[in-house]
Amino acid sequence: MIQDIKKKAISDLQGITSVESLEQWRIEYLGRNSQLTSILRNIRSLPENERKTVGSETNTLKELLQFEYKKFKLNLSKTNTSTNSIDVTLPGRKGNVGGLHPITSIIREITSAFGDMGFSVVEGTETELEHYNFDLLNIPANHPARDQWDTIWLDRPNRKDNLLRTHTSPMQVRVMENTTPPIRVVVPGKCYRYEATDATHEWHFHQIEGLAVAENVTFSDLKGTLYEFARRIFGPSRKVRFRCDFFPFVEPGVDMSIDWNGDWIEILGAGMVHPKVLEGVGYDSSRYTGFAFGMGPERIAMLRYNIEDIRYFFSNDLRFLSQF
Ligand code: FA5
Repeated sequence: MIQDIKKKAISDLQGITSVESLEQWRIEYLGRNSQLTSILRNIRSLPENERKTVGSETNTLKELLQFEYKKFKLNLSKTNTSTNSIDVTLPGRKGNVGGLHPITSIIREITSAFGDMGFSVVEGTETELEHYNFDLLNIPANHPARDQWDTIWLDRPNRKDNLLRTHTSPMQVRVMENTTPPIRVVVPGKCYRYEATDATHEWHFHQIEGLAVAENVTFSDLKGTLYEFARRIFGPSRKVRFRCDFFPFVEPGVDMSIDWNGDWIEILGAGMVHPKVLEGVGYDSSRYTGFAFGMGPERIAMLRYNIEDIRYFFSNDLRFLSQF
């Protein structure tokens, strides 16, 4: 009899297609008035020698049917079209789209402003030779200007003259070595210095070097170019300040600052390329003159977006970065 119940229950289950008929099946085979429940309820009335076998067979079947019931219910809910179908009327989920880092954007903006003034973009390497970072820029080994930049040296087998470049100025020399004037280039890239960080100093930052060399390039050309750059990036009414400054590879040298809420933030060093640097690459310094500048895009971005601390840029905090 138990085997008959089993056969019928399993065969009935196969024909079920809805949650309602599955519930009917459960009531019929596992409910309070089912045959199995009544067998178990009346087990005491059976002869003693049959009780154990009938009891165990009935319980085994009950467990099997309970298991099949759960399995079937689960499958039914998976295939049930009303719970599984795609609701095309729901609003779509927005994907996460990345954006450009603010320093990348400002570098692109600056290089494009210089592009409009006839400058092309070239790039150099972040590791540099001492000879290019210092010597060819008129900074010999015993020069005091080295102290400020004598910074992160690379430990290479058989080479003691590799360092992480401290400025983009070595690219002035590399470009001149490979080009006959006229030259007009800008060079964006990373620089590294061993220095304590504060609100306007990072130990790694970017620079954009500029170089123009030709016959009759004058200091007025330098000033005119930098004024135009400042006008394009900061607007026509932002105050700009030039002051004399010293860099061994220019003569005369200046720095340029931008007004920041009544204070000044220095954004670049510049000057006329020193005759020794021109001669060092084989140029005739009585024929060619040139100007050069090196600016810090992080400082420019601070001024542009009113950011009070340079360290925000590379702290990788999305709350900061996603504002751009
Ligand atoms: C130089 O590095 C020169 N090579 C610039 C130059 C080029 C002068 C060509 C003349 C001709 P200086 O150390 O002042 O100069 O740096 C230039 C600019 O880089 C600064 O005005 C500033 O905007 C940026 N800068 C320098 N040090 C840091 C730093 N630690 N963190 C962020 N920006 C910096």
